[in-house]
Amino acid sequence: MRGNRKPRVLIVNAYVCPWRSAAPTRLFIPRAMAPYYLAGRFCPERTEVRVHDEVHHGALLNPRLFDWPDLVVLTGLTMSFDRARQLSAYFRNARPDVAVAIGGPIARALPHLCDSVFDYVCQGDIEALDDIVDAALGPGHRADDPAPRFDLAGWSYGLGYVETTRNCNFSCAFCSLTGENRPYQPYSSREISRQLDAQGRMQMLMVLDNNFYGSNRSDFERRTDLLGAHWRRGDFRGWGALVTGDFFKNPDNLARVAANGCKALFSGVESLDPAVLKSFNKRQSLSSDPRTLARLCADHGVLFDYGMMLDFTQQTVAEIDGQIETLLASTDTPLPALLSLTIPILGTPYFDEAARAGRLMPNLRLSDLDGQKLVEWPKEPLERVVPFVADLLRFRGRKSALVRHAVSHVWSRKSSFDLSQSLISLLGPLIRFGGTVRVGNLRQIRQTWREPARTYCAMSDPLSVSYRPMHPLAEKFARDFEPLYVTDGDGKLTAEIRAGTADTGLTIQ
Ligand code: B12
Ligand code: SF4
Repeated sequence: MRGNRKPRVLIVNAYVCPWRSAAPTRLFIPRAMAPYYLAGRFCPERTEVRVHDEVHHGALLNPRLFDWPDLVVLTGLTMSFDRARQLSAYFRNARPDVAVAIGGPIARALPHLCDSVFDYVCQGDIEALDDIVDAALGPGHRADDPAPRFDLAGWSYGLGYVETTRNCNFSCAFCSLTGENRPYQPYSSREISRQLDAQGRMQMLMVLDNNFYGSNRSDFERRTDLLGAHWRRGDFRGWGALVTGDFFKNPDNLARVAANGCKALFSGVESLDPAVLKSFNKRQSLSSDPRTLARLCADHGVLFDYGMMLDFTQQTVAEIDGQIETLLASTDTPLPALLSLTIPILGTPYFDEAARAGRLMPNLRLSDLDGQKLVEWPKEPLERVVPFVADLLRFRGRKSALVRHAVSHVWSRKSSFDLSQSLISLLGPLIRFGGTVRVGNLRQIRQTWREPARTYCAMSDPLSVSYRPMHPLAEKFARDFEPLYVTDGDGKLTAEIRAGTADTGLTIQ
């Protein structure tokens, strides 16, 4: 089919939008960067590579793209398995000779199931793509000197991206990295500089690491000083990173990153309830009071951002409501960047425990595990919890308190922050919780309109319209549009999940 033309490669980040919108999500920071790192493994002269990120570009609904590639490389988060499978059906229906590869969290959580669906399944990091390039396209198509293809990412609000370490040195019970159990690995200074040199012009640099701090202080200092050297050279005006709670225990750490151009830090506070943190094996966050950390960071001119998880299996509505009200009443505490229900991510100790304790709801689908609906039996009756979740996740009834808080918080920090930090601090919570209008192309708008209303509870939430093929496909692809069920009607793990996850080193019963 190729003739003399260059092989065409399409890299797709499969995504299930928790808000049931097919339109692009352009305001999420950071962006998914794996597609651009993967693109860098192909020789730019001898292949034609395109990226479609379903988060940033919206749902892939353009039929003309389905018969374009010779090789499709899929990535995506664990809950996107169904979507990745649907996409593979569209590509194969359009071109029976296409090769479909998958890697990243889906392939690691469901290796056997992936083996039965995709042509190439890869559990390793981006380097592991090289063998697939050889196998699918033949020799001579790998990049000679691989570097991320940030040029394919387009304009991204002046943000650049870098990864200085992989994986994490902690083992929080709910985290997919704990399930994957791969070692924390720093990049060499040469590799980090290589990524930085591959960026176009940028204003701010976002460090993508799960934990920029890590387990080795001198290595943290090496990476901080390296970023500082690039910052002093004028490559960017500042940088931001994700750190764990232990970072803040040594005051020198904050002073060091600030002196080297750090302008924003994100830390997973996760819960204001110590008992919940202990149950998550998240002891490093026990002293992560967002108010204290925000003040500490502001003293160094650093913006503090954090994520919070709501766990209705351990907390009551009154407790969570009280915590949100306290945050809204406290001008000097920022609101969380992320408010999500605890997700029993496939392959984690938390998932295992939830399954064993019978907490998973019946007929649970993998795609339900999006953090924006109840998927575990709550401590209190559903009639009390579900309406509360529905209101809280949209800040219904709290919109004016939200605006008041955003404005007064920024005002209280005006002497610590520059204009861009103040704008991020002001707009961040309004966009996250106030709601935004997302505009896509006509197909995406139509698909969004056809989506049924969400119910915020897995037991009643209807299936997304993406499970109905958007155009007629050969009969053999019908199976690719069936949802993957995690539990059966009794709340027990399905045979498919038990078989699909076997030999991953996990302890699912
Ligand atoms: C950007 C980002 C997002 C973006 C985009 C997500 C996406 N991919 O679609 C947004 C903001 C939308 C997001 C949302 C969420 N995210 Co997020 N996110 C990230 C973040 C910060 C960076 C990802 C990234 O680009 N990394 C850099 C690239 C280069 O690395 P990578 O993606 O890890 O891929 C590496 C390997 O996996 C491998 N690889 C990946 N794909 C492939 C494919 C092939 C073929 C091969 C060979 C290799 C390969 O190569 C890469 C480099 O070695 C990571 C944390 C992190 N530091 O990685 C969390 C992370 C991916 N997110 C996570 C979570 C929990 C979530 C949320 C569930 C949070 C929530 N409670 O709401 C939601 C889920 C939303 C949804 N419906 O899917 C988890 C993983 C969850 C999972 N496995 O499903 C992570 C790891 C954070 C954490 N430590 O908990 N997230
Ligand atoms: S600290 Fe963050 S990245 Fe590390 S295991 Fe815990 S949740 Fe995952």
